[in-house]
Amino acid sequence: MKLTEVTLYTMKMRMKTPFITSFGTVQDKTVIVIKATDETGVIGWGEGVAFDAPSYTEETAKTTLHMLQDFLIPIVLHREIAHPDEVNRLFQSIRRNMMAKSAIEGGIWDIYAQLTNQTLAAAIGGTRDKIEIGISIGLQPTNEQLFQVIEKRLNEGYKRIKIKIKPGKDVGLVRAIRERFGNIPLMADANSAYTIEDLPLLKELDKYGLMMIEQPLAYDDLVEHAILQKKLTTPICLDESITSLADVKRAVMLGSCKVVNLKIARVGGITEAKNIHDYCVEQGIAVWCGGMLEAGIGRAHAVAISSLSGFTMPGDTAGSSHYWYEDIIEPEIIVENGFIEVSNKTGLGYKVRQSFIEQMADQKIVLS
Ligand code: OSB
Ligand code: MG
Repeated sequence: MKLTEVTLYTMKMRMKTPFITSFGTVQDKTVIVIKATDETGVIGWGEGVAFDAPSYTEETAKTTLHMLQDFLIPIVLHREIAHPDEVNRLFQSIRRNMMAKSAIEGGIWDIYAQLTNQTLAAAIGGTRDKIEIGISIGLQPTNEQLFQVIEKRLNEGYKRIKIKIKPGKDVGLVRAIRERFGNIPLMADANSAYTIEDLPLLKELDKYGLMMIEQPLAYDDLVEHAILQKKLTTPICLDESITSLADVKRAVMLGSCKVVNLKIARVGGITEAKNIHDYCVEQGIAVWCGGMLEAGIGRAHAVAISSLSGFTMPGDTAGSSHYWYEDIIEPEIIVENGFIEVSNKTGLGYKVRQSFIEQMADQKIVLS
């Protein structure tokens, strides 16, 4: 295939409820939509998922646009690409900027799936026809409000509850949830809010049978996560710390985690995500699919990758209506009894609402 034109759209999508974590609040999500067209007129879609501020990783929506426009798209435009796995290698001379790389790589995968007349899930190697879904609940002003949200999500059928924790809202909160809801499948995500000095406090959490604790320590600290994991019975799951297969290899070597939260965008695309999935299966590291509050295109990519056989724990890919009043794909993504059915339609598996995007866009950049 050969890309002849790439269009970048940016738009703001208002979330139904602000998403609050230890690193900040997201209310109006900047969504970057990538429309890639190949020489035969086939269109593939990708999504840039970075936030406006560099507080989760170093990328932002603006750095994504800059990297795409000035470096990444010029590398792939008008170049013969036999298979999307090549894109990862083509981008090797560009340091990091994983979410930017992933945004265009996703569109190329979508085109490849259509050209080979298969679903994106099948093109990636996925085998499941439905995937298991949990939900990530942001910090809430009061325990009572959090309980209400948990109750609602359990009733909706989500298969596990992930809560956010931060210093001052941790052990007491987990204890209160256990008292109220008993032995539900529960995990906690700290988004790097603690240091190794907090070991005694984090050790307290061992009492509450969490499925895992996600990213307790710094985003770049595999060594201290290894020290912590040796002292905890609760499995550590790494999120921010994993940006590549090489990072996972280092984490396994050091013993920094027992679980990996895999996000396509955080590791630079579908090819790298697949490789990490395969390596985790080989090494006996549990792996599941995380989320970036994606709109429909990113969400469809997450569903496709989650259909790989090694994703054995519920992912964070909640239904579109949990986040958005109106999604950019049709039909929107629906979670029923805690499952999403993997689409059997060619490519992405959903129709992208281009006219809605055109109408919502505050920027449109055409590169050809
Ligand atoms: O740490 O997994 C995270 C949302 C934004 C940034 C980071 C994270 C999250 C979530 C929610 O936990 C994932 C989602 O529902 O898309
Ligand atoms: Mg996380």
